[in-house]
Amino acid sequence: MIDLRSDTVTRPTPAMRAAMAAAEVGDDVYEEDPTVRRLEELAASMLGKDAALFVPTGTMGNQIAIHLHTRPGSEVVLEARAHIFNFEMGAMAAWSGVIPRPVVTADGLLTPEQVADAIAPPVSYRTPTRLLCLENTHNLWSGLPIDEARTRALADLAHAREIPVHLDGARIFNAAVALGTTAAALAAPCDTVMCCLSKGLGAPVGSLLAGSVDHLREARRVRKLFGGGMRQVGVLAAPGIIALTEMVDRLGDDHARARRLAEGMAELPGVEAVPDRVWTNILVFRLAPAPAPEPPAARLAWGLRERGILCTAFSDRELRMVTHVEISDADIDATLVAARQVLACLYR
Ligand code: TLP
Repeated sequence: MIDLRSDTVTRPTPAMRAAMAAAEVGDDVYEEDPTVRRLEELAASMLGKDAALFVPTGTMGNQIAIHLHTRPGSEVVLEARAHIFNFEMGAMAAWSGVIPRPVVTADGLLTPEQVADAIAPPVSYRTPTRLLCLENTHNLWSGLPIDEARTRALADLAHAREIPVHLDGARIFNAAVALGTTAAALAAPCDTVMCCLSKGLGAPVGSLLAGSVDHLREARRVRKLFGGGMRQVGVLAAPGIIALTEMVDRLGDDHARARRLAEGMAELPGVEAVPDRVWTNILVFRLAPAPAPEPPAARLAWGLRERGILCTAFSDRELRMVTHVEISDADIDATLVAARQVLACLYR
C-alpha cells in the first residue's frame, strides 16, 4: 500500500528500533529516566525554550497547555480550521471547561485585526479571552508554514492584552525547513509550544511541550492529572532523540514530493482547487460536484484504495494526501496515474 493518509503512519527506522532496545530507563514519574531527560533537554534547546516535557500525544501536549493558561469559563481564540478545534474531541471543554472562539480566515493566516476583534474587551459581563492558539504548519490549510513575522505580530497583540500564546507546532520542523529558519525562531514569540515526534520525524510515539521552567513545572502536574505520567518510557524517548537529530534535515524531500503531487493533481479532471502554495508535506484539495450517489471525495478515496493507495476524505468534496519518509518518487507517479483513472470515470 502507498499510504498517504498521514505522516503519522510511518514505522520506526532500524536505528530507532536499535535505540529502543538499548535505551537506559528509570521511572519517569520520579523524573529518573535518563533517556527522557536527554530528550527533553534536546527538545527544549531546539525549540528555544527553558524546559520541555515528554507527553504521549500531540493532543495531550496541546490540552496541557490550554489547561495551564486558562481558567474554566473562558475563551480560546484560534483559527477555524485549527486541529485543536476540529480534531481534539472538544477536549478543551471536557478537560479545562473553556470554549473556543474560532476565527474564519480566507487562507489560514490570522491577521492582527481579526485577533483583536476576537478578543473580548475587559469588561465584567463578557466571557474573558484567556489564550490565543496558533498552528504551524497549519494542517488543514495544506500544511501552510507561518513565518516568524506573522507569529510575532499576533503574539505581540495578544501579549499587549495580557493573553498568553500557545503554538500547536505538531509540524514545526516542517515549517522551519520550508521557511529556511529554525523551530526556535518560529516558536520564540509564543509562551508554550508543542511539537510532535510521531509525524514527519518518524518516531513511533510522542510529543513535547516546551516553555518556561514555571510553566513546565505546572505542566508536569497537569500531565499526571490527565493520566499521562509514564514510567520506564526511555524506550519511547530513545527513538524521539533520533527523530530530532537525524530526521529533520530530510523533510525537504517530503515537501518536494508533495509539491509534485499537487502539481500533478491540479491537472486532473474534477480537481477544483489545489493550492499552488504547497510548501510542506500536506496537500488538501477539493473536487467538483459529481453526478454520483456517493460523495466524490469518498469515490476517489475508494478508487485509490482499490489501486493500493490510501488517502483521507475529510468531507464530501475535500481530501488530504500527506508525504513522509516512506513515500518515494515512484509512489507519487503511481498515485497520479491511479487518480487520473478514477477521476476520468467520475467526471466523464
Ligand atoms: N493530526 C493527525 C490527525 O489528528 C488529523 C493527522 O493525521 O494529521 N496538532 C496537529 C496540527 C496535528 O496535525 C495533530 C495530529 C495533532 C496536533 C495531534 O497529535 P496526536 O495525534 O499525537 O494527538
